[in-house]
Amino acid sequence: MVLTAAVLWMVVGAVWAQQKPGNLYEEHFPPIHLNCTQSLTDLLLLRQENRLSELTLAEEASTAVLKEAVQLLTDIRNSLTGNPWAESAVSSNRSPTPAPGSCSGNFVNIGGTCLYLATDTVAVWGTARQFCQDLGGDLATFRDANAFAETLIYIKNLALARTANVWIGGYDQIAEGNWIWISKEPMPRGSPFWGAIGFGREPRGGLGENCAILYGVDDFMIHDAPCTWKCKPLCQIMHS
Ligand SMILES: [Ca+2]
Repeated sequence: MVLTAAVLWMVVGAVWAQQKPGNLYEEHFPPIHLNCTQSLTDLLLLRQENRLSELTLAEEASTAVLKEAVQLLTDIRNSLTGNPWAESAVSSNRSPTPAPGSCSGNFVNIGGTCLYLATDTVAVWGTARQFCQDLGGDLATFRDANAFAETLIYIKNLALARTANVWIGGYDQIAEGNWIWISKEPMPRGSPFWGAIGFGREPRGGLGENCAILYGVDDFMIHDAPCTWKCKPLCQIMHS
């Protein structure tokens, strides 16, 4: 009797399972709804956004460290050579003392080069260069990192607005990506000269940005910019 009842129970169960296979399957393996795939996509996008944020923060931290390293090297060099401007580019508000009688007009002696930033003038790059040539000089260039650091001291002591930009004598108009000084000598690349805002090191403007500026928003580090921007000319007269 018991054996007969067990056999009947198994037969009824098998018939029931065949009639509703979908219910059993879906009960244990529910289908992936659209909302689930959307949530997965959102999760992946969120992870990518977090990763990009981390990379941006790391880049900014790296730039700050490099700037501090440049300043430290400049301070060491100044302490060894007795440079009269042995002071911090970051903390000092005191104007550098030019060597007496070495530069004329508005030009001041910055590390052996006569520089003049025309704070009341803005022009496109070509006009700015002509402005400097009319004064007997040309747009400024930097022979090395020390000259660049000293120029930044001069500019920061002028207390320009962060929105100000400054033309210098560098461009890649002749061959895209081949940055040269107006002397035709190659410009240095990377840190500490070129800035890095956002996702990478300048220059990143391609064919649309072929003239070099000191970019106020990036503490006057070098950036590429359209030559039609109107910026302040930084003129220099090299000592012979
Ligand atoms: Ca370019």
